[in-house]
Amino acid sequence: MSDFYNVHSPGVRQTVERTFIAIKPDAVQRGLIGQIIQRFESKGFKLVGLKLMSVSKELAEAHYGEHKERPFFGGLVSFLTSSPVVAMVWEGDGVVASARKIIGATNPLESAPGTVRGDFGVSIGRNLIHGSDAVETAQKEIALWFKEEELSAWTPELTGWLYED
Ligand code: DAT
Ligand code: MG
Repeated sequence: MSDFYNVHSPGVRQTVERTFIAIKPDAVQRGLIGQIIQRFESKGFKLVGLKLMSVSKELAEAHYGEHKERPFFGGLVSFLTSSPVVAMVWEGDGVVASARKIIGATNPLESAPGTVRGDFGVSIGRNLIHGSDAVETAQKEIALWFKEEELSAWTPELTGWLYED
């Protein structure tokens, strides 16, 4: 039983590991929203938050705050604010690390085929998608991008076909 399996009612599975995923402006402009969402959905993760939004400079700078001293920071912020993004929260056991595998390495030229970046990208500055890098980062990013009331706790009917208990 994982640390994230927290039973409040017998027989009701309540996983609480969540990650923040953003489909970046390049992927939205290239018409890849559906294909990207499908990868998380068919894997078996649960969508609990979803919105198409324009990103303010303040939000982009806060989101990428860890990179503010890097030479590419200005370009990264302009890119993220250049056109709408799809912000999402996905939930499931191990979703943070698994989503990073679905996404692939930061540089699409080094991402494995079968990953989002490996299949659709050629440039590190246009790498299509963001995913939180750790559970703690995910919690901070979810709080930065979403209000609590924008997230839906729900139990898919097929949960018993995805998890053993
Ligand atoms: P990741 O998005 O895989 O978590 P990261 O956190 O190291 O990667 O960097 C955030 C984003 O910044 C990344 O998705 C693309 C951009 N970036 C990273 N390194 C870069 C570089 N050397 N040149 C240009 N952009 C870069
Ligand atoms: Mg990162």
